[in-house]
Amino acid sequence: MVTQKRIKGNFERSIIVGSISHWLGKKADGHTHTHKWSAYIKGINNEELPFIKKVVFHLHSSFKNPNRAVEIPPYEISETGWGEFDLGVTVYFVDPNEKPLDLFHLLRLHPPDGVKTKQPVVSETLDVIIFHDPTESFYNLIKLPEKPAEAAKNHALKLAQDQNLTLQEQAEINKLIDGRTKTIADVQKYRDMWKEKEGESLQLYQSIQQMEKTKLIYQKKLEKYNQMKQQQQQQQQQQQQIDTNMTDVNSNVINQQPIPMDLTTAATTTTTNTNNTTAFTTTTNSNTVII
Ligand code: SLL
Repeated sequence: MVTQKRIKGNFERSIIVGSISHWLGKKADGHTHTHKWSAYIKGINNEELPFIKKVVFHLHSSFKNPNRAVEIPPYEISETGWGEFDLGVTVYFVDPNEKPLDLFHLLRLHPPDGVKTKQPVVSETLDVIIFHDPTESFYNLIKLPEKPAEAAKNHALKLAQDQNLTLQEQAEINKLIDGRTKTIADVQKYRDMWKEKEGESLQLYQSIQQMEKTKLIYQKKLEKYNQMKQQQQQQQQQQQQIDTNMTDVNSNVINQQPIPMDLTTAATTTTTNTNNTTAFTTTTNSNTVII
């Protein structure tokens, strides 16, 4: 089996899952077809999505053939109905190794305030798909620049035409979709900015950690230096102690010498001079003088 080369890393592509619905009013066919709606998957900037193989829309079970597969873009379906429901959407990727993605989208027919309106109701959500270590050929499909495709640009207009809307209604829909898409694009922009800042703070955190490590090393070095200094001081003290003892021994030696009774004053002077070894010589000299 030939294993394809994989590109290491996580790669993101954003898609929009959305729906647009229009109240049919007098044009309604009974009570079960009060609204005409379309549901779709599209690129964030209306760009093509070459990494998608097919999209299956899972409608409410009250619809005939509720599972609708769309294999050619634009990935959309249009229907008429009477109620809102959670639309399931499964996105299949060109690379069969990539697990199909299951999404849910609330198919809105009414505006959030519930008031009946002739205005189309648009509902869109952004989904960020993360591909982990994709194969090289699949990576080539997901890395494509997200540039708007002319055909997809007119998507909204096409949807509106399909629904037999007036020019004014079509313009209204375009305005709505444009606004919606712009908001979603903004969300994406802020997400990217946030990610960038997150990267910066990670770098900062890492350099702080590095600095902490260096600080620890210096602290240890300082501790070692202080220990050595202390040892040196102790050695010096010990040496001084030895020297003092030596001097004491020397002066004792001197003091043990027989001192003539009449020269006691001279002997006292001698003892005062015996501070170190050099003084010892002096002492000897003094002794000589004494003797
Ligand atoms: C519920 N939210 O949970 C509703 C379900 C189903 C809407 C809404 C069928 C149209 C047709 C249709 O619009 N179903 O019969 O073709 O009860």
